[in-house]
Amino acid sequence: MKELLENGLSNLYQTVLNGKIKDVKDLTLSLLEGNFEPQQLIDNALIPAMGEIGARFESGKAFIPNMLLSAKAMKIALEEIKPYLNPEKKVSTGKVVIGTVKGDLHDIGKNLVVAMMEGAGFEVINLGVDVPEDKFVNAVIEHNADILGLSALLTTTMTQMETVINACERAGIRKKVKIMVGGAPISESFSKKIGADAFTGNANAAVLTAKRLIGK
Ligand code: B1M
Repeated sequence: MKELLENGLSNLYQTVLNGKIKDVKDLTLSLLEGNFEPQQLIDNALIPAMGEIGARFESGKAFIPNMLLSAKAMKIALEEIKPYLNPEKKVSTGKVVIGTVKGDLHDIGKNLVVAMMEGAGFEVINLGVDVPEDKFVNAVIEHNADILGLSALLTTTMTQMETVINACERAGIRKKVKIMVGGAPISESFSKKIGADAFTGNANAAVLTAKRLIGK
């Protein structure tokens, strides 16, 4: 059984790493139906595969088309996993507006945060990628959001988070909404420096922090 488990995870890891987008949906479904824990697939196959493709890109062993295929494979897998994360939850835990900041097209980590939050009962308004500050502000007002989540993966775009926070101040909504930031280059000290309410390093912690921020 242990071997089967390890093979299943390793197959999914290889499938995402090698960007086999035709195989990934069926494989993910068969693992879920074979009683693999959804969280286990995320933590032990999908995230490590994205880490490895990033490392290969950095060392010149993989290129942007490889990263794109891996990213697409991860998205397909995540779509299959989402309904398994917490199917019973019916009551809304809180409302979250979330997006990747302007200039940044990375959305895998942010989508993982969305999936985990939805699984925990949050109502999530996902604005996608390359989101300008006024779009964040308008969405928070329109949806009366409890939490605004900002994601950035590039050192060149992380500064955009402060621009969004300043836009919230100008619009008079800063005190009404809790602001969470995350993404590979973001740190606790950066979060404090720009005046965010919280930083979290991964999707599981994001859910716990979101609950804490709104007293749930
Ligand atoms: Co990009 N890229 N990329 N890329 N890419 C990185 C980020 C990079 C580190 C790769 C490298 O050089 N090693 C590097 C950034 C360097 C830097 O800024 N210091 C980089 C670069 C340079 C670039 C381009 C500039 C490359 C080029 O064109 N020359 C370009 C920029 C495009 C743009 O955005 N304008 C680019 C493009 C791309 C692709 C489009 C090909 C693709 C993205 C596809 C997509 O997302 N749809 C891509 C990918 C896939 C990566 C890597 C390989 C993987 C990112 C990822 O998905 N990780 C990445 C290298 C790496 O990270 N090792 C890289 C898996 C994901 C689960 O983790 O996103 O960190 P992560 O999310 C985590 C946490 O950070 C946290 O929770 C998540 C789950 O645990 N989290 C939050 C994230 N958001 C959160 C929000 C929260 C809370 C937690 O609250 C709101």
